[in-house]
Amino acid sequence: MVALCAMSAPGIAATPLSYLRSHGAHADPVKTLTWALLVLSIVVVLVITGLVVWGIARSTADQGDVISREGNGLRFVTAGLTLTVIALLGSVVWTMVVLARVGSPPAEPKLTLDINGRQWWWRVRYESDEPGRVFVTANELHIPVGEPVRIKLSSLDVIHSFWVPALAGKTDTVPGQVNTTWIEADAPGVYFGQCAEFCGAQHAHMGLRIVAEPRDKFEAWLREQIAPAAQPNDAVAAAGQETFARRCAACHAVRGTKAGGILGPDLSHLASRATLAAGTIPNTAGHLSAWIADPQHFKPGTRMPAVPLTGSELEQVRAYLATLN
Ligand code: HEC
Ligand SMILES: [Cu+2]
Repeated sequence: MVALCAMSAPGIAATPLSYLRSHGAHADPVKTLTWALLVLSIVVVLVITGLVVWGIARSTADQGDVISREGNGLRFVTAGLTLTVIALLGSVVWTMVVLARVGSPPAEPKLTLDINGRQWWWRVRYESDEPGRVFVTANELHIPVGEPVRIKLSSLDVIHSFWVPALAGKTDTVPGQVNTTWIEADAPGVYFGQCAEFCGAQHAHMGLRIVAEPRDKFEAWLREQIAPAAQPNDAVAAAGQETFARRCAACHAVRGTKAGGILGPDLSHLASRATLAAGTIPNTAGHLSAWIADPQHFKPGTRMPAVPLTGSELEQVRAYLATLN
């Protein structure tokens, strides 16, 4: 068992969606329980295998049947049943305790996010009592480290499932219903999430990045996100803004401009995101051009059509989007 754990350690580090590693008050108790049940199951398999092998060896040696011999068998049945009942009852009680602990956050969250699952990306709305602190973004969200964050989950189309294994187990996003969960990250870093309920062709390309950072860095990020989009500072980007308004604004919003579409992700601060299309490709100049030119190539079936643009229009739009940091 020790060897098994040692072998899986490097594997765990290399798997961002591993649920055998946790970072925070929601995921920790679940992870401990998971390991305990895993170890218990391994022990049970080993003990049973050992007993069966021992029984076979003995019965062959004795030229007789262990079970059928007077009185002997019943002791095994009683002991087996007792151990089984203890183990099962123990895991039921432990499971109930864990469920009670993760059911609600340890403190009242100061931050609430409204996350809307869509085929095949995540719309994220930061809520606040102050209207000036409410804004919408997509696929990448930042949270302050060491604080519980409330997550309200809904869906526009089909059932998706919000899953960030290192921070919290799965919660479905169901059309017409709001499910609530919470996350808390106890260490700064990037935590990966993934839609965990099959939702159509591009289900596998519905990733989520959660950046946990200290309060001051988080506040700085928040201020940048709340601000309206940057205005183009050269002729190419200005031409790109024009083209964008004509060809893309029906689906995309850029705050502070007349682009106000809601079918696609808000692009006001697109350049601040590390990836495009829900973690499908990195947000580099080359990938951005390629995505705009042919989104169906990267995500066949995605709700963004290939919009016919001339070479120079494409370059202008890309240059414009690159200014939206
Ligand atoms: C019919 C609606 C529609 C139109 C028109 C449209 N898009 Fe999109 N766009 C979407 C949707 C939906 C997504 C999300 C795709 C996904 O991740 O599956 C998207 C995603 C994107 C992304 C990635 C955003 C992110 O945060 O990952 C960029 C960039 C983008 N579109 C740029 C454009 C540009 C530039 C145009 C105009 C040339 C355009 N879009 C036209 C619907 C549209
Ligand atoms: Cu899905």
